Amino acid sequence: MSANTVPGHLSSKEFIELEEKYGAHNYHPLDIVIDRAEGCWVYDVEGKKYLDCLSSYSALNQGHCHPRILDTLKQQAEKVTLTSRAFRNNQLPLLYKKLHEISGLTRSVPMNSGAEAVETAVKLARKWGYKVKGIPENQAEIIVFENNFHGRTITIVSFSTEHQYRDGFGPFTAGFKVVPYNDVEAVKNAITPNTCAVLMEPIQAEAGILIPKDGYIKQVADLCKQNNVLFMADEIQTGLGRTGKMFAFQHEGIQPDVIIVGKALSGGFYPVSAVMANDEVMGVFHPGDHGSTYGGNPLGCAVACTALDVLHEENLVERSATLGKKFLNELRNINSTRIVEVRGRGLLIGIELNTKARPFCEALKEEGVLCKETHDYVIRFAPPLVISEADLNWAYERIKKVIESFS
Ligand code: IF1
Repeated sequence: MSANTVPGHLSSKEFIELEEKYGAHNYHPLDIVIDRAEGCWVYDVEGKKYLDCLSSYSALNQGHCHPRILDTLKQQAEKVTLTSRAFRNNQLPLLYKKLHEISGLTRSVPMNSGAEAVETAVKLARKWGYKVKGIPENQAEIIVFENNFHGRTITIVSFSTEHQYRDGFGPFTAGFKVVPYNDVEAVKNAITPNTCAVLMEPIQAEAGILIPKDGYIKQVADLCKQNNVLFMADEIQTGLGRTGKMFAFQHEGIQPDVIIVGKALSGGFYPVSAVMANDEVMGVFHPGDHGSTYGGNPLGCAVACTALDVLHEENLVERSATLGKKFLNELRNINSTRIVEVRGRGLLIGIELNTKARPFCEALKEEGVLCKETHDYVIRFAPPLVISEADLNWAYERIKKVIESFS
């Protein structure tokens, strides 16, 4: 036992050893063992403080352990947590209404993880394709994009273009056509009478915060409309204020046929995801077609309702836009031969380097700033949207120092 731990409590090193010994090695985390957190700050087992600039990949837009969401969680947990969908509960209808209000779409299906919600959207699009559009049985096609990230299930990795995400996991699900991102012609050429949907991330986050050129999303959405194809936006990471709008597609003023949300829908308390669509699409789901034991549970729904209230009441969407613009400009002023590009929208920001990003993330961790590399060469910054300007400056000073030290 190391000297700076309370007897009976394990040190970070000991927790890491336990994890490495008994856990599946499907992750390579930074070696910080988090014990508690509040707002933008997390504390490790030894009490060292770090500024969270990842927000659990945008699930913590409202900040860690938001007191109001915590209060809802506690209160609901004392009343009823799970009813299953065999019975109704008095929280799900309230979440349905809020999802309608933020999306303009009439109906939604509640699920738990993001991947489940994407699977739900895929099922919805196919069924709509057969029952409404009239695609011949088993012929439905969904257009997706190179370097997409939509989750880890067999069907979802079936259309991943990342070798590792598929390697060893076949046989795969058929019915997906992969086209290059940011290329309208490619989508146009891929559409056939059997195309039921286009599934897109409005910003490809995992791929390295790839922001498509202005007008691209609108053009793809228009193509979908002209060809009776559903436009489905995966807003699991970009939605709920992250990019400075409620949804990232709003930067292009479009209305998707299907919107998928997860992550920040519960402000980091509980896995809650949802798929939203209008009556014509959602109408293809009948009792027994789809479901989930925990999907729509009262605990998750109550938490999600308050998480959405917090977004509105604390003006987190506007904060993301304003602080993001400022932070992006500051980062662009860092002078380093290592930087290829600094890009972002709202508080979803990537610094692309001409060298591996991991050592920068390790060094930033030593300075007390938590962030994560994506696709080897990009450092991703996505702090909670509740971050103060002072804390953002604090992060900026350390980021500048670390990047300059590598130059
Ligand atoms: C991990 C990445 C981010 C997502 C979009 C669906 C999902 C995700 C656009 C699935 C999930 C997470 C998964 C998480 C890391 C993280 C991630 F690096 F893997 F790609 F954020 F960029 N659509 N993204 O970003 O949602 O089932 O996980 O709830 O460790 O795999 P989920």
